[in-house]
Amino acid sequence: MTAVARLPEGSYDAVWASPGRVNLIGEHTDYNDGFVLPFALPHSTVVAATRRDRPEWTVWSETTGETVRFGAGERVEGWAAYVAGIVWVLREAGHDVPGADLKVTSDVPLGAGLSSSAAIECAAMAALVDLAGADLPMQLRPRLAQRAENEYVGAPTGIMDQAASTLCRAGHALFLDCRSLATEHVPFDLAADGLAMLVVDSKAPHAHVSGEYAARRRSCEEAAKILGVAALRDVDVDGLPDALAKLDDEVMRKRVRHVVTEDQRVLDTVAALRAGDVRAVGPLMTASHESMRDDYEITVPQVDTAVRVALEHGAYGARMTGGGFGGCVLALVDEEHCDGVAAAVRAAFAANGFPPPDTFVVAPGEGTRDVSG
Ligand code: GAF
Repeated sequence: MTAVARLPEGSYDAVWASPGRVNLIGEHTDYNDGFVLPFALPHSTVVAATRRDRPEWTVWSETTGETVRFGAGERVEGWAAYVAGIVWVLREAGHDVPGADLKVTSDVPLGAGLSSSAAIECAAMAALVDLAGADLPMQLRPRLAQRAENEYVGAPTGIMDQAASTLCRAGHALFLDCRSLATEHVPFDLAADGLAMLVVDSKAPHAHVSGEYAARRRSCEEAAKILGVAALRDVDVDGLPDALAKLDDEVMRKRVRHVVTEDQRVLDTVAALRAGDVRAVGPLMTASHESMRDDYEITVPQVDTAVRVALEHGAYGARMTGGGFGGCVLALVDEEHCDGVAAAVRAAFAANGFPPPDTFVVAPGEGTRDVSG
């Protein structure tokens, strides 16, 4: 991808890139202290920083063409809040972040559920930490970036996206325990098995996303309280029937069933990958999609269509990835069937009167990295 090449000419004190992500499996489990298995996209956001003498930050975005200036403690709205939130959280954590000019370029698709916000947060954090000469290990950064998103930007997200953007490794998926933050880089080499991961960006308009996300989160937290556990992570699949019997509300029961079974699907997926059986991941992906559609109720007709058509055309499995209400679908396909599946999905979108989707193939990319050289 060409984000680095597009940086305006000039010399910079620090240049860092952070990727967007897709989540192979484990949706809406992160804020339940559960398990996720994302991998990094080849698409990334690059932040190039030049130190300034005054405690003032200027951020230019190639995407919007805008420049936003802010001082320490100032409230910023819109896209620049992701950068201002990082300045805020680093200073809150006691790091002496110097003033800076920051130039932001990105080829992470926006509004597609591919974590463009975590990409800008994590690249801004890396560039500012570098300028500050601070000793802030990569493992500790996701929590801080999540705090910026929760408390400064005001989105009640979990930690998956910031962890993926910071910690992923090329050729691997990131198995993350969202409670302990323990990680395992699980080899995920699709090409070696003649496989490909097709991404379908449904282009469905994201309606009511933040309200619905917060409502799902609230429902899980209330259920955990009723069940007397710290988080839904503490209910395992064997205990699920008993747990469901304690809940009166049918909607809450469905939410709990999704989260508990999804955690198990992540564990089963990791086991399949460790055993080198990538094709076995397919049915787990499809089961995850069905659970998001029927129990968590976060899919829309466009993504359901993409999943159905991909499966009808030979995909081993397919699922929506990300927070939901639109966004992208992943389909695990034989490399040689990839174009055919993509064409079938495009035809089905046209037949249903949906705007055309974008389709592209991804392989697991690298997390946050220094691209100054
Ligand atoms: C969004 C959130 F930002 C993540 O924290 C996660 O909850 C995801 O939705 C759903 O799995 O990407």
